[in-house]
Amino acid sequence: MAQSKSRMTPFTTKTLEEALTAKLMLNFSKAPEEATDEEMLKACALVIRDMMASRGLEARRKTRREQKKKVHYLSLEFLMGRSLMKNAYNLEILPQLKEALENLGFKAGDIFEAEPDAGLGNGGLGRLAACYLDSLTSLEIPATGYSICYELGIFKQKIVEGQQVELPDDWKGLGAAWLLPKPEEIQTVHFGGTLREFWDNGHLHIVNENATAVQAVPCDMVVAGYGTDHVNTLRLWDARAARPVDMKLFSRGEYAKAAEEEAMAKAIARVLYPEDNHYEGKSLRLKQQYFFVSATVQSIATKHLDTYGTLKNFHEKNVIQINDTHPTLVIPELMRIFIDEAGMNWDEAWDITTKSVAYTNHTVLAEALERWPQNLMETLLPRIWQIIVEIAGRWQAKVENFYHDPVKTQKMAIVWGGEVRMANLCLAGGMAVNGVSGLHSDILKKDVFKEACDMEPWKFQNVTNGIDHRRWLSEVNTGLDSLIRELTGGDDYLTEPMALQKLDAYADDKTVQERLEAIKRANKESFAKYTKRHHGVTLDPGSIFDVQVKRLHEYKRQLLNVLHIIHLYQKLQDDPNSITQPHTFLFGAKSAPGYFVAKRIIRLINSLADDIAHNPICKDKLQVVFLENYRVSLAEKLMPASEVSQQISTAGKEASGTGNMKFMMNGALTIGTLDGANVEMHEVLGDENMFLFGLHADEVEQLKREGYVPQRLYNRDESLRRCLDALRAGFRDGVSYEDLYQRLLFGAGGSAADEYLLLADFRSYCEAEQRMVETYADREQWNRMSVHNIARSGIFAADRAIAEYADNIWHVPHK
Ligand code: 26Q
Repeated sequence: MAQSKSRMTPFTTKTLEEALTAKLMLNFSKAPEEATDEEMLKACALVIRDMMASRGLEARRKTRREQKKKVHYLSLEFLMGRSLMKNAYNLEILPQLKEALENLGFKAGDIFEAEPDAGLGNGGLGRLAACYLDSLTSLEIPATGYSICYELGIFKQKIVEGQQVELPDDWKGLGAAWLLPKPEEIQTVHFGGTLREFWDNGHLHIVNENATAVQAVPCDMVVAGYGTDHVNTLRLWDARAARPVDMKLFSRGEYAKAAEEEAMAKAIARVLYPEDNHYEGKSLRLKQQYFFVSATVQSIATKHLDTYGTLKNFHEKNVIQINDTHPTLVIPELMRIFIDEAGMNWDEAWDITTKSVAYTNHTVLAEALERWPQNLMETLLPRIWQIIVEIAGRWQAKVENFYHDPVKTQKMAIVWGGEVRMANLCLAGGMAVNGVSGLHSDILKKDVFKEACDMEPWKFQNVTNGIDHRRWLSEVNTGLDSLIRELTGGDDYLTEPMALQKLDAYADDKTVQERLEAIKRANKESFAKYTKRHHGVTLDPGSIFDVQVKRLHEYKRQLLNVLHIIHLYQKLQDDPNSITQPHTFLFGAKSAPGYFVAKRIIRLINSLADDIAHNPICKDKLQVVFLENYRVSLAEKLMPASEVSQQISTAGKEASGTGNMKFMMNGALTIGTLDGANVEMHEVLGDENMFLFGLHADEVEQLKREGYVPQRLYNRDESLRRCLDALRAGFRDGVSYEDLYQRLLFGAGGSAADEYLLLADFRSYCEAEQRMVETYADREQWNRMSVHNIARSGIFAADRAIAEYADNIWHVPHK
């Protein structure tokens, strides 16, 4: 409906069959009837890649011809998931592709399932980057994403005897079908070495001698937009040695150098760091960051020079958005190129740099703030270090001049106590700083970055996160998609997500309610079928599907969910009639491999699940399931089947959350705290359409200030005490969780007792669960609420978020 007529002619079923057959022949010398699913998957990817590549050529020509400003989105993570169905969907050839596959003797579903997830990210931050690439393209903004072509993505999780075991995620075997290497655009990145300064013609020159060189090879993934012929690129940098190890070089001492370069190159793109919301000060991580930043800036600058012949208008034609502080080194790297390579003076280089870079913050957790040791910076990146020192000195002078307050000078310092503080470098060198939800941005302005905000208030903005609603609703929940099209009179909502609001008018409509319930039921049944087949788990589609899926983190409070389940379990043992509505609690979560407490919580969930599964009293009433290896492709199956969304972080800790939005769009109701984007969900839904509980962010702060003593709650509240005692006692498998009990009541290893206030929110949480279960029994009421949730989820579309970035930060036009 909402598409222009001038679009390129898409494939028909017939031409697709021919193209696939030809690709199979060319690549595998096989006819369709001889090919395996994997070979067919590869053929599909190649056919679609060719189609997108020709559009890419057109898009690039247009951008160049019209001298459009370009957006460069830098992120250490792009959690892309699978691409085949998504690309076919955006190209509007999905029905034809399915038919072609069936005609050639394949099961389309099996082909889609054969694709590995491109798991180049940990969680929210990485998935956000992937959703944003889709919207950037669909809104016809010339944009490129940049990251590292990790050989191994986020680890595969196995649960062995209740515990997480990590296995390597070797995704590139089949996943590489989407990648187009561009050897002609290789960049060289330098590490270490020594600086030599000399004067020439009145100019001071600085050269880096004896540096270790690593080549950065672009591997491009083309991304198609929806409802447009525009395409963009995700450029993933692969690392390889700059020179071959050659024994003949030995005598000249270059053999060792070459060997060193090879080792460094091999290590850099080897693996994604699996820490989420936690800073790891490993030198390899810093190498990854600079490698990808330097290659990216060089690549942008080269293309810019190619078009304009000068870098003086760089900021007019480019904007660099950095996804958290991980790519902060773009700031000194731009300075290096402007000064050392383009011959600009400091002021001019600084003026252009600070008009080109914008920074998004994704966390307020202190342990996630990047602080790199000065020594490491100095030896690994000597020229970059020099530039940072100069930036830091000038920034400090500015701060002193504004505040005349040594406490503020210290707080805002870029280099302090032997460390480089990346967030402060971003505040100094960026033109805009934004948080990712209203509450989060307020906390940045009033607390974390208060001093910088008071000095330069114009820099601070909010852009509430959004998700790719075409993927997370239309593509994965075809039943709901059909209902929406029918009720809203077409597919407008795909390009105008606010059109979902039209559904509000049907909230009281009995037939619509029943149809929505039937769709949810069908989705639950197909999810149950999937878990039966792939996880060996039997789910009861007649029970409430109550879901908490996200990274495992203490602040996200999976343990609070567990305490409540123990509470229900104990009540059930006291009174077998206390549960009338069967209830299934589903968990999915990866833990950082070195995060001991998080791993214990995973084990606890599995111990509890096992105990409940073996207790006849729980049969057809209570079930707990830990879903192994939670990832994008599993989320795509789970979201449409979910009824309750658990968003229960300690208020003030979750910057935004984006899973919360995926659930809402699929009609699940939220049990949540007023944290992150839940606050904005509450603004559109009201108290009556979600189940809020718990302390507010300011109350959390106040309680901590006044002195929080969880033991008092333990002594006062008998049912809470029983739950906690059950942790100590352990479950059927004989494992005690005394350590978790101790952490909650007394604290451990430097962390305060119950740091995340589980005990303080326990009562209120149980009451919210109770209200939820009562509401669930009233089918009409539940379905009405569910309709409202879907209808009002439009503001959480990534299209809206990207339009805000384009209007308020990047100043680029969009569709
Ligand atoms: C940093 C240095 C060294 C090693 C690892 C890291 C690192 C890696 C990943 C630090 C943080 C992350 C990821 C953070 C993240 O995912 N934050 C989430 O971002 C989402 C998108 O904005 C928000 O919705 C979530 O609330 C926020 O937790």
